[in-house]
Amino acid sequence: MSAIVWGKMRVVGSCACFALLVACVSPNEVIGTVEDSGAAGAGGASGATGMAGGSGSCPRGLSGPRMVEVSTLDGDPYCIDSTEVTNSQYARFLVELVPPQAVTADPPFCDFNETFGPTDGWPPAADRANHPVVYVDWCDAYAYCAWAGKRLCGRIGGGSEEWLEWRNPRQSQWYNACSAGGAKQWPYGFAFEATTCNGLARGLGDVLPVGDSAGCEGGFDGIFDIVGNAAEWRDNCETTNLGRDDNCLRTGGDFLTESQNSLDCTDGPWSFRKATGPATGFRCCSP
Ligand SMILES: [Ca+2]
Ligand SMILES: [Ca+2]
Repeated sequence: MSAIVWGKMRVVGSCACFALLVACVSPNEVIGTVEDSGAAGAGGASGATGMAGGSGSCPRGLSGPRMVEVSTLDGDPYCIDSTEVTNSQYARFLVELVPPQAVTADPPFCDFNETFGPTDGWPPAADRANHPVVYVDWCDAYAYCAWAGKRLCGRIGGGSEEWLEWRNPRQSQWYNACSAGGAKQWPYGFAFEATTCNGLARGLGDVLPVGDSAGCEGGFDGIFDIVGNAAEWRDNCETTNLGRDDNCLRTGGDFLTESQNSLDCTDGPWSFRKATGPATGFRCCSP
């Protein structure tokens, strides 16, 4: 079952209209394996962060990427997915929700969200099982993380980040993890490296399998592609009043990002909550 609708995809810095394919996925459309895994093959060592990494006491056995424990400046550690959520991991979510899709898992400001199916590129080719899932809107990401027993990365200690606090390491799970507690502008170090993570300078024009860029690790050891590859939705939206048209952060840059001040931890670009695109994915946090 599928339906064609028209919508807009907002690309940071410009706007363009796309035909959006809203697809419902049946179990026999699942591709690849549905085994959950961390960053396969991503064994590169990052520069010293000065802060502890590793899996620590993170929950095991949850769906989605392996989690990495990160410390905070003020108190208890939390956990973040080691990679962006992959196509195969997301496919499992869709299978377990249909039929019918449990859109009631979404909060009220996601009432517009008629399907969790990616709006394009779905089902993915078999050789893209380990690529980050893209063409998902904010509500899809939020629902996936809840289904996995995690949450879309938000405020340290619980809830959503405040809109203007996106680069506050004492508040933001995503920023704290990317920047090693605010110490680094780029997760791998203190100087920009144009091709270490999958940005425009890599010239690939596409996402790579998660963890494929072994040097793109940090701000804590074991976290991959938090900058570049697919940009990542965060639980940080300007309001909840507009629902589909709320502005929500999608940060870290993506394979189309070039600037050293955007392919980094500190920039705070946003898109509409409803927006999807070829370069926007997500990862989850816990608790
Ligand atoms: Ca959706
Ligand atoms: Ca990323």
